[in-house]
Amino acid sequence: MIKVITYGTYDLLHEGHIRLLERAKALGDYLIVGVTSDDFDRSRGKINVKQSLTERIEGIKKTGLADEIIVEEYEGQKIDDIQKYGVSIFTVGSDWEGYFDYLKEYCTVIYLPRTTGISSSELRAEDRKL
Ligand code: C2G
Repeated sequence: MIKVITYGTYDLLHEGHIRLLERAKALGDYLIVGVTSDDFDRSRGKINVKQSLTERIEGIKKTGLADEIIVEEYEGQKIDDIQKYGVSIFTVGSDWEGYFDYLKEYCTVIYLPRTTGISSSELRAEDRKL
């Protein structure tokens, strides 16, 4: 069985996230989605996330695309997860191109083209205008 893993905040889940998850799922047989904890997001400078971890997990569940959802809580967890779950493929959007090449030591790393024209930041900005 080919296990695929991908990570994200998935704030205000949108078409860009869903398209990423669909393509991640299509790379293998079993998709694990790592959702960042509120603390981990704060520690990596994402300070204006609108939805709580629970709401963001609910959003991913509703897509029906994740076979398993885990929480990403610390720097370095990706290596632990890849080993713990026997992951064959790590994938993420092309906005991260090159950044996760260090994981190639542990599994195949695939950067999928990011969907243009939509982002959580833009949706948060729209929200502020209402
Ligand atoms: N994404 C996309 N197209 C968009 C927006 C996002 O393909 N228009 C992808 C991102 O590239 C990422 C996933 O959707 O693979 C989740 O995006 P975010 O919620 O912004 O999460 P991110 O901050 O990219 O976290 O450990 C966390 C990971 O490093 C990724």
